[in-house]
Parts: sequence; C-alpha cells; structure tokens
Amino acid sequence: MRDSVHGICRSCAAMCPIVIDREDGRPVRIIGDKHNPVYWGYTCIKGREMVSQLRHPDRLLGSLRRESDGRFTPITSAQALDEVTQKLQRIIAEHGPRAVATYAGTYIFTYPATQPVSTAWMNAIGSPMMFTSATIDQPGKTIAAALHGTWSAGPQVFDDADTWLLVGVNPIVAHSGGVPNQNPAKRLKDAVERGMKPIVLDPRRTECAERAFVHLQARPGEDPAVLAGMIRVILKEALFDAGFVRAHVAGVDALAAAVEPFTPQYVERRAGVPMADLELAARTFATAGRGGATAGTGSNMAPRGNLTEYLLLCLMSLCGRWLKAGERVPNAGVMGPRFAPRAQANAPWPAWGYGEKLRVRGFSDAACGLPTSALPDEILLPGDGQVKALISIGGNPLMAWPDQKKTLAALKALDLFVCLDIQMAHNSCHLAHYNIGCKHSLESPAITLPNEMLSYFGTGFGYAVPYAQYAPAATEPPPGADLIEEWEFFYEVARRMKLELEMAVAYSWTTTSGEPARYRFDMTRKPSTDELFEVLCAEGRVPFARVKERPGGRVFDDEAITVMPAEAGHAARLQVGDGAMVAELHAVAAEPIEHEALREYPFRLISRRMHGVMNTTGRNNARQMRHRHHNPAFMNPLDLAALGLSDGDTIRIASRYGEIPAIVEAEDGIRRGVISMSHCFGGTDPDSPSDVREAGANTGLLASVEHEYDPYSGIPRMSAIPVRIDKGA
Ligand SMILES: Nc1nc2c(c(=O)[nH]1)N[C@H]1C(S)=C(S)[C@@H](COP(=O)(O)OP(=O)(O)OC[C@H]3O[C@@H](n4cnc5c(=O)[nH]c(N)nc54)[C@H](O)[C@@H]3O)O[C@H]1N2
Ligand SMILES: Nc1nc2c(c(=O)[nH]1)N[C@H]1C(S)=C(S)[C@@H](COP(=O)(O)OP(=O)(O)OC[C@H]3O[C@@H](n4cnc5c(=O)[nH]c(N)nc54)[C@H](O)[C@@H]3O)O[C@H]1N2
Ligand code: SF4
Ligand SMILES: [Mo]
Repeated sequence: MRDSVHGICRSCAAMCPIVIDREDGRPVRIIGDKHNPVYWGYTCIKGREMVSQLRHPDRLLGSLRRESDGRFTPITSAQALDEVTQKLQRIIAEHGPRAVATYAGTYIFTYPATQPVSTAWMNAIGSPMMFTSATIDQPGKTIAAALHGTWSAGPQVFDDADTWLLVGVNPIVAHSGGVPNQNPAKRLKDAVERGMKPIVLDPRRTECAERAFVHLQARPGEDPAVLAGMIRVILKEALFDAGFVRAHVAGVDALAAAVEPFTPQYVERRAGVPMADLELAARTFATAGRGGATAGTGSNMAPRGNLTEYLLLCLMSLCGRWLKAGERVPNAGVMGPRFAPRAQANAPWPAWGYGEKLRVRGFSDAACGLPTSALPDEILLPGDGQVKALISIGGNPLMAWPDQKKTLAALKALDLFVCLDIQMAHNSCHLAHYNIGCKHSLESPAITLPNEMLSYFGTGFGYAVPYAQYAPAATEPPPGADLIEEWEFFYEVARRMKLELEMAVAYSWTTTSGEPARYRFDMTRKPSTDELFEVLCAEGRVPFARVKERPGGRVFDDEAITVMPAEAGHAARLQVGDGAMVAELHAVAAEPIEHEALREYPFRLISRRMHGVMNTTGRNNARQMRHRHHNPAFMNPLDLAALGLSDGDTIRIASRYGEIPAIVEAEDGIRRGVISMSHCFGGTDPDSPSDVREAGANTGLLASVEHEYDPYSGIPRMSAIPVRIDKGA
C-alpha cells in the first residue's frame, strides 16, 4: 500500500516540514511540503536522503558491547542497560558522582525530551559534569547576552527589516540563524527584492554575501576590530538612536573611549577592509530603519568570540533595534509559554565564575555551560574528581572536539564510554564500551518546540511567526531491530538504579527568570514520548492538542500580543560598557597587528560547513558528499597559482600546534591568504592517518585546547588559525 504522511525533518535545527511517501509503511521518498506557509516547500539533500540513511548498512539496529579484543558483540538493549547501570554504580561508589560526565552533541537538539531527562538523571546521581557542543560552537552568544543584558520584548525581526548584519554566519548553507532557518535562501532573496540592504562580514564571498549590499571581506579573526570601527563611525557621526540610548542604555562613554583607536585607517590596515566600505556599512546599519545583527560559528571560533558577539549587541542597542511599546510581537509563543513582553531591559547577569569549578585552567561554569574543550583534561588528570565515565548523546567527540590527539587519548582512558547513536561510520562509537542503538528520527514523534525556543538564543534565530508542528513517528524500526530513544536510556538507567527522576520543564538556553515548572516521573510506568511532549508543552500558549490537530503545521496568529510599556520605575539598562569587554577592546588595540607580526604563518584557515553533510552525519552517503570522500581545502585561485598548485593537489597545512594533509580546490571569492575547510573529517586515528583522499583531514588537529583559548568558555582558536602551507603530501 502506498500513502503519504507529514513529518518533521530532524537532520538539522531548521526542522523543515516534510512529506514522506511510504510503501507498506516504509518511507520511500521525502519531499518538502509545498503547502507549508512558513517553509514554502523547502528541503535540502540531508533531509531528503533520510530515506537512505534509514536503511544504510552502517546503521546501528541494536546495542553493541566492545570485548577486550576490540570486537563488538550484539546484545539486547535491556542487557546493555543492565551492564551499563552496574558499571556506573561501581564508578560512582568508588569515585563519586563527579566521575560521571555527559556530552550532548548535535543530535540532542531536535529531540526535545533528551536534555531535560538526561539532566534530571545527572541531578539524581548528583553529578554537575554536563557538557555540550555549545561551548565549541557559539559560546560567545550566551556570554555576551549575560554581560549586556537582554531586551524583554526581543529584537526586531528579519522579515520586515531594512538591513541585517551577518558576521561569520552563512544561513543559506547552515540553516542555523541570521536569516531565519525556514527556507533562508528564498527569505533573503525576497528581502533584497523588497529593498533590504544586507551587510556581510566574511572572508569568503558566501552564498549570502552574493546578495549583500556591502560585503566586508575582512581578514579572518579581525571581527572585533571591524565592529569596533563601525561603532566608532556611528558614535562620531551621531547616527545612533539618542532617545533609546538615553532611556535604556548604559556605558556609552566607556564604549566610545574603547573604540576610539579603531579609526577607518587603522581598521583598513589591520583587517584589510577598505575605509569607504567600513563607513558605508556603519552608515547603512545605523540609518536603514529596522534591522538586526547575527554572528555565527566563524566569529565565535576565531579569537575573542565573546567580544564579537558583545559588539553586535552594542550595535543593536545603540541603534535601538529592539521592539518598542505598542508593536505587535511577531511570535508570542505556541508550544512555549505566552510571551508577555515589556519595552524594558533585563539587567545583565553573571557570565562566569560560579557553579562547578573544573580542575584545569581555572574554568568554572559559565553562561554557555561547562567548557567541553576541558573535558579531555578532566578525564586524563588523575586525582579527586577525575572523570571515569562518559555518555555521549548524539555527538561525536573524536571527530568534533578540538585537539583530536588529546581527545583520542582521553576517550581511550575512560573506564566506561557509552555512545547513544544511530550509526557507526566516521564515529567515536568504535572506541565505546557500549553503543546503544537509538531510533531514527523518522521512527519517533517530533515537535518544533526546539526551533521555537531558539529565538531566545540570539537575534535572527527561531520563528518570526507563531508557527508550530507536531508529527507522529513516520515508520516503525525495521523487523528485528532493538532500539530506544535517547531519553529512555536515562529513564531506564534511573529505574535500574532505583532513583527518582524530576525534570525541569525549561530549556537551558532560555533566559526567562523564575523557577521552571517541575515534573516527577512515575518510575513504575514509563511515559510515552508523546506524553513527555505534552508535559514539555503544558505551559504553551496554544494547547498541545490544538497543535496536534493540524498534521502539516500551522501559524497560530489568532491572538495579537503587543509590547507593553516599561514598568513604572524600571531601572535596569542594557550595558554597552561592560568592564571585561572594554578591557578586551583596549587589549585588541594595544596588541601587534597579527598579519604584520606573524610572518611564518602567512595563511589563515577558517571554518565552513558543507551543504550535504551535518558535521559528521552524511559522510557515508556518496550523493551527500557529491561523490568525493574528503573535505577540500578551498583557496583563492590566485593563491593556488602563486604556489604552483592546481585542483586536486595534496598539500600539508601546519599550524603552531599540529599538521594535516589536505587536497586543494580553487574557489573564487575566497580572500587571498585564506584556506576554507570543513570540520569533522579525517580517519578515526590521527596517529595512523588514513589516505586524505579517502577520509579527508581533521582540522581540529590544528587547534590546541591549551593555547589561545577563551578563559570562560574554553573554546580554542578553531577558525582564523595561522597556518603555513607545504607542498606535497
Ligand atoms: N575544527 C572545527 N571543529 C568543530 C567545528 C568547526 O567548525 N571546526 N564545529 C563545531 C560545532 S558548531 C559543533 S556543533 C560540533 C559538533 O559536535 P558533535 O555533535 O559532537 O558532532 P556530530 O558530528 O554532529 O555528531 C553527531 C553524532 O550523532 C549521530 N547521529 C546522527 N543522527 C542521530 C540521531 O538521530 N540520534 C542520535 N542519537 N545520534 C545521531 C551521528 O552519527 C554522530 O555520531 O563540532 C564542533 N567542532
Ligand atoms: N549543511 C550543513 N548545515 C549545518 C551544519 C553542517 O555541518 N552542514 N552544521 C550545523 C551546526 S552544528 C552549526 S553550529 C551551524 C553553524 O552555522 P553557521 O555559523 O552559519 O556556519 P557556517 O555556514 O560555517 O558559516 C560560518 C561562516 O564564517 C566564516 N568565517 C570563518 N572564520 C571567520 C572569521 O574569523 N570572521 C568572519 N567574519 N567570518 C569567518 C566562514 O567563511 C563561513 O561563511 O550550522 C548547522 N548547519
Ligand atoms: S535544512 Fe535541515 S531540517 Fe531542512 S531538510 Fe535540510 S537537514 Fe532537514
Ligand atoms: Mo554546532
């Protein structure tokens, strides 16, 4: 029998609505839902290829135990859970709960039950050692928000903006943020056609830069200098929103003094941006009308990502790019709580220096969470509190963490390493003591709540309209499979440990104040995922049952919610002169200009995403990889010619900390002196490198977690890495 059902793609954060054609209940084709009012039929190859992912020979269809000879024995998930529980209990009894850590990777995000249940379990055993990929992604966002404060009513939105500043972010490929992730290519095209003037700051002429009004093709790693230069122009020419600043912003004098050295001449010399372009960008941003600014991974992985994110918030506040009293709120919440915004600031809050103290490099908990880059050292460093057990949830530490050699040593040193994954290719799973096979996203129900909550993460994220979708599982796991959902792992281990579980019904990245609602699990009756969704949406503005009524998703714009005026006597201000950030600006101005000082490393290696794969996921599909196996080192054709290189040649790229082989490929539009290369490639053993043509290379080998790292998030220099090129393999 042939039929079609609605679904939600969970291959990335965009959560596109999909239509799944089935034969006898088995998905055979996935297409976009052309009737959807928000995504307009959009999908990408990663979503459409889920059909082959579902039946890929690399898929984990059950659980595996690694034996002492390194081979894997299939075991039932019940037995795996029994054995993992016993091992965890022994580790906790011997070393205390801090010896147990969790790492939540990319595939925790689109499964909204996973994080609250895993956190509930960690709270129940008493371990604070929860790590996520957020601290090796864009940790500057949450840190900058804490230092600056937030605006209760939220930012102006992309869809009616007159300008948007995109900094080290490329939404057309990444579907992450900047341009809202619902069909970003069309959204940006439509915006430009109605007159928007996008400004792109990126060393590469990206798909977004192609549509920019101004493209600042700066040297990598110089975003703080460029943004400080823009702020200086705006202050000098008094282009800021004086009324808004007077009423709601503090610290302008300190900021003005700190940006003073960043004259257009200095920025041109330092960042390689023509003076006239810098001034045009500043004037456009300040005078265009409505707008916003978004940074992405490129800027956060380059040095001083916190400062870059902070300067964007300063630009937003100086130009009053926040929703004003009486304006209609674009998205007042659907599955999330009713938004009751006011035209007032939420005061800054502590960004670091509280909670759990790590034993290495002076780290503590911070607004972005505990630093993942320090976890390998927490595993390797003997003594009280040493981490002995790690549970990786939809993540791939070996491929994704910076400093792959240290990561490998740490993963090998663990007494217990458990991976919750769907497949084993190019993966940390081969080092795990237990691999717990998880259901594929098409085999469990889904809700768009995560993308809705993403609007709290930063400007230009989430839905700008009150949209939501629920989709039931589109198919059953194949016959004979023995799979669980990630959250069930934690429930089942808790049950075996005779623990009570209580989960907070809130997301770690929301900044809503007040205690979250709590939900106590019945440990004698496991809830269904649907029941958990019900709990997670219990505070929603729209009853969950109403969302479920319309399988393809819909916009719930039945209620007009407007921004209320500030409360009488409200004193909190948005802070643009934070002491730590001002000190960093002074430090930037005082340091030598790197490209003039560091001549031995004339190139900068920068991060990028590949269209067809999601970090590691999809590398084992030839169509997604466009029939190559590696991650090319993209360079400007003139640089290749100057070095006597042609497409397909092998080079060695050396940073101050490591070295990798790579295959070059010409790409017009990359700034000269820049190498643009994706992460999560290479073989699984950096000490016996596989052929670069077969596996590519891991750019994390060029980073060191012990040098040039952020003191709060721990993120090391993962983009704008100074490198040198040697010809030949
Ligand atoms: N050098 C360098 N390093 C980087 C980056 C960079 O740009 N440059 N980017 C960083 C960023 S932004 C991030 S987020 C991290 C990514 O860090 P990770 O999340 O640790 O890495 P991924 O490769 O995304 O790992 C996803 C894992 O989940 C598995 N998986 C896929 N689908 C599912 C599913 O439905 N359920 C479950 N349970 N598992 C699934 C995949 O097989 C894979 O093993 O890497 C970071 N590392
Ligand atoms: N197709 C695909 N989509 C993905 C992913 C994927 O692997 N593939 N990964 C997902 C994940 S985990 C994340 S976090 C998001 C990330 O989403 P984005 O942050 O949008 O990531 P990118 O597309 O890599 O865009 C980063 C941009 O920064 C630029 N850049 C690099 N260094 C610098 C610098 O020093 N300064 C400036 N100004 N620019 C710089 C790069 O040229 C690149 O265009 O994407 C998600 N979506
Ligand atoms: S953009 Fe993301 S959610 Fe949409 S189809 Fe592609 S992978 Fe799926
Ligand atoms: Mo990420």
